Amino acid sequence: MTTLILGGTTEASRLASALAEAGLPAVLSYAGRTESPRAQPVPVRIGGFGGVGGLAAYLRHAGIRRVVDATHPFAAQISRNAVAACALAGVPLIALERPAWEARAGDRWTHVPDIAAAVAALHGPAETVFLAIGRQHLAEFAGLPHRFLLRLVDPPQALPLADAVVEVARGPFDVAGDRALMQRHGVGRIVAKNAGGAGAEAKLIAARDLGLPVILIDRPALPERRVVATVAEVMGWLHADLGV
Ligand code: 3Y8
Ligand code: NAP
Repeated sequence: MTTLILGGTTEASRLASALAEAGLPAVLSYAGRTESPRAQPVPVRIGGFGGVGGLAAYLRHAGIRRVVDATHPFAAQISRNAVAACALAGVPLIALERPAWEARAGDRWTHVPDIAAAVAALHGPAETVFLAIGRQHLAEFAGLPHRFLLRLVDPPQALPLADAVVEVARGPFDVAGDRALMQRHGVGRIVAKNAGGAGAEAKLIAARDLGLPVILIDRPALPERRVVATVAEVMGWLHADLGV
């Protein structure tokens, strides 16, 4: 009867709480990207599964009856693996995915398809850029003349950028805090992933308030699967499927 939640997002944490409150057995899985991931009200496992085969074997050995992919929209590899592994193991899968952010009046957004296009969009006179994309893709920005404000979950060892200042914070973030952060550092432009959800939207609202341009990176394409946008819809699916 156990549900596996592929986690690492605000929504995954909310789903874990809902399952704990409903008394439905669940395990939440982290990749192990951060030093001390948020504690959860359900058992947690940390680390990769070992590709599609490793995940399919885990589903069988751990007696997983349902999988909810509640990972971040940019965590494309685990989402692809989940579709393949659930098909192999015959375990139903649903994705909990927050809708992409959409521009409103006052937003100065430029949409780009990927990280490389975001780098290309930054060519121009040196300025302070809030590079709010985390740690994994920083090297691609190394050739640019800008001063980068970085927000990372854990203190970095070494950074591939010549002129960078680091803000260590895990989020979720708030508008007043993000507005003050960007004003303190004289930010001229923001680079962000179209993560959706409430946990990181604050910087976009602060950018709108400050009239700052944003380079917004589109989500990677993901394979066909059943997708819902709320915890309530996942709970409805689980209750219907588990006959509880
Ligand atoms: C390890 C789990 C919660 C979840 C918090 C959400 C909100 C903050 C938006 C900015 C953007 C960024 C980054 C971000 C967001 C929430 C949510 C979300 C963006 C944690 C977490 C893990 C990770 C991994 C980490 C990545 C990095 C990305 C920072 C926990 C806090 C920039 C993505 O150092 C590293 O290697 C960090 C790697 C993947 C992207 C990157 O490429 O560097 N998230 N983030 C998960 C695991 O091990 O499985 O530590 O508790 C989860 C959250 N990240 O419980 O409140 O969207 O739900 N995380 C992006 O969207 O651009 C921050 O600063 O404004
Ligand atoms: P990814 O590129 O899609 O996955 C790379 C590999 O990491 C996967 O093949 C898998 O290894 C392992 N993995 C990823 N998520 C996992 C999970 N929840 N549980 C167990 N193993 C996992 O993933 P990513 O973009 O590095 O993201 C890693 C984690 O950070 C995810 O939990 C995601 O939700 C969270 N996160 C990511 C972002 C982002 O911007 N990418 C933002 C916020 C949170 P194996 O092949 O060995 O199984």
